[in-house]
Amino acid sequence: MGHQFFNIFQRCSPLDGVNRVIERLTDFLSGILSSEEKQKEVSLGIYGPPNAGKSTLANYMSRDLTGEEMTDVSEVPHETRQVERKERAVLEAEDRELEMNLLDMPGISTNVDFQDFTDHGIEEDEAKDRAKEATKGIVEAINYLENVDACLVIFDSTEDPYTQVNVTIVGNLEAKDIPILVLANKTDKEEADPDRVRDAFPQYPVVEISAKEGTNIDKLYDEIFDHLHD
Ligand SMILES: Nc1nc2c(ncn2[C@@H]2O[C@H](COP(=O)(O)OP(=O)(O)OP(=O)(O)O)[C@@H](O)[C@H]2O)c(=O)[nH]1
Ligand SMILES: [Mg+2]
Repeated sequence: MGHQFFNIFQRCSPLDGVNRVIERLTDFLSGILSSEEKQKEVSLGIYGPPNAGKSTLANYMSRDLTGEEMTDVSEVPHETRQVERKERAVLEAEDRELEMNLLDMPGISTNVDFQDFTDHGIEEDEAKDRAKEATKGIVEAINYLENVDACLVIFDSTEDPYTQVNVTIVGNLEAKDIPILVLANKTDKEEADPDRVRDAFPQYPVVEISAKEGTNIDKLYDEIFDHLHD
């Protein structure tokens, strides 16, 4: 033992030893930091009014990034009545990587009427249950604002974007300092007018997409890197 000690000291000065310890410590700490960085997940909430295409987009991104769908899509409003999540959706670019936790939210509306469902041929009892669930879902979506790091706010660009609900959604996110990207969806439809969405929310980057056809989703990924992540 004493002999080994002696040999080490023979080869290096005491200062070398200290330097080596510092080097190892630095390696160790940067290892921890980079593994933390790798593990850092961004919880990305997909918000918007009912039927805007949130679940269609969530499925497209989830399929693209994880190989699996994550939620149900329907022309009946309030199809999503509780938060649906898909973890570890990893966005990769040449020199960047972003691990996301995708959160498909129930559509936000000021009121839920059971006739929203009976109009689509759903029996009255079932319609009343759905209306209750949808109301709970809206509350859950709003409470979830405490847990999201960034949001996509998606609008149907065939519809008027200046609604009380839309302005309230964006206003709430703004008040909470949550970074957002606005999406003008359904651009595949002839009557789509994404410029109305741009005019309604000029303070935000707007990406025109068709979640159904996957148009401009690469652009959306770039914008997520640029605006929702540093
Ligand atoms: N043409 C077209 N239809 C779309 C697009 N995105 C969604 N849709 C349709 O719009 C309807 C509603 O889509 P969802 O994805 O369920 O909408 P949502 O925002 O999740 O709706 P809720 O969960 O009810 O709030 C469905 O019939 C979709 O097929 C799109 O880009 N183009
Ligand atoms: Mg949905």
